[in-house]
Amino acid sequence: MTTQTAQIRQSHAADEIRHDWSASEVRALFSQPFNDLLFQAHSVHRANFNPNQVQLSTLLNIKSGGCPEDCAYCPQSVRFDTNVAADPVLPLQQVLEAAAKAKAAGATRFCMGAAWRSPKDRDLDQVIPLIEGVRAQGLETCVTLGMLTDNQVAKLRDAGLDYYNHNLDTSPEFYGNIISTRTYDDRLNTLERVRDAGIKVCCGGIVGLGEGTQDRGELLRTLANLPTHPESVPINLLVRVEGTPLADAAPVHPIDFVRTIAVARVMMPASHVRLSAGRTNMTDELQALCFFAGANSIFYGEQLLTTANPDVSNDQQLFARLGLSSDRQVHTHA
Ligand code: SAM
Ligand code: DTB
Ligand code: SF4
Repeated sequence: MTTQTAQIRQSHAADEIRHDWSASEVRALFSQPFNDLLFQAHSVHRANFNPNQVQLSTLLNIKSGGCPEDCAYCPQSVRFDTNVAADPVLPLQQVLEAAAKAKAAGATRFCMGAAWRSPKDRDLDQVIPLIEGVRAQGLETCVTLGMLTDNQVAKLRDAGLDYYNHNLDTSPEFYGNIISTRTYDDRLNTLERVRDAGIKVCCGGIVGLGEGTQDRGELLRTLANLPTHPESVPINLLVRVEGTPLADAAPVHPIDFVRTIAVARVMMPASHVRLSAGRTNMTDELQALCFFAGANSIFYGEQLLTTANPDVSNDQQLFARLGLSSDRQVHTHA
């Protein structure tokens, strides 16, 4: 054990929830020897969760394409030539069928995404019956619709929405390199509204935008220093989509990706850390390291929003190989 690691470990118990992380503490977490970081992250993970259990969320793009925002990673921005058509909101029946299929395959949460900057009130009125219908099937519900007003947040809460996804994506310092059509504070304001309304928060980011380790640390520090940690923290590996400005972004070294998962686990001990977009480009071994480092949720099902996700049968084989079970399965591995 290095002296630095000993200091980090002595400074707080494995289940202590902190909101006062300093930039230098986060830098120290990232710069530890890999084995020290993984040992620390896995210890925190075990102190807070069953380490062999993974939560399964299935995504559905309920309103694809045509988004006015300029997020440099996103195939759904109207500004980039990506072969994603701008479609209206999906009909209720189609959404309910997709939710039933997700539930039958073992998902516990159904996440519906819409390519909006911020929904109009009439847009939201189309989404409410989808939330109510999915909820009636016995699934947790999550939606991601862009920026919201107080009134809209109240409507979602009254519909029984469980989670709202709204990512910060990267550090406050790097944000302007990726998005110019809204500010970091816009994002934080919506997150605060959602939290204050009593809806659970799903908020994370993307690794691979060209950011440095410092930016990954500052994203995680922003999340962990929120008044309440997000219950769900999706860590996406950039899916490089042809036609977007980040189509040729430099690939992330897999070890650096695992470090990000591990630091997220240490800083937000009781949150679900989700291994999110980008799994089709990950080996089984990399995913196994991520689960060891504290990831305990995935997107499950063949499709993310506009891009592919691993086949359900592949994920089931991987889970069997690793002795992992989902929240819904009876747990058989100690
Ligand atoms: N328009 C809403 C918004 O931006 O909040 C909801 C949908 S948006 C597609 C949801 C999230 O997907 C983004 O915040 C981003 O983190 C993630 N995302 C989008 N494109 C991605 C990509 N190519 N690779 C990885 N993550 C991506
Ligand atoms: C999140 O953090 N990742 C999901 C979900 N929340 C909405 C979206 C990933 C999108 C990947 C690119 C695509 O399929 O369009
Ligand atoms: Fe629009 Fe969301 Fe894509 Fe940004 S990430 S372009 S807001 S759909």
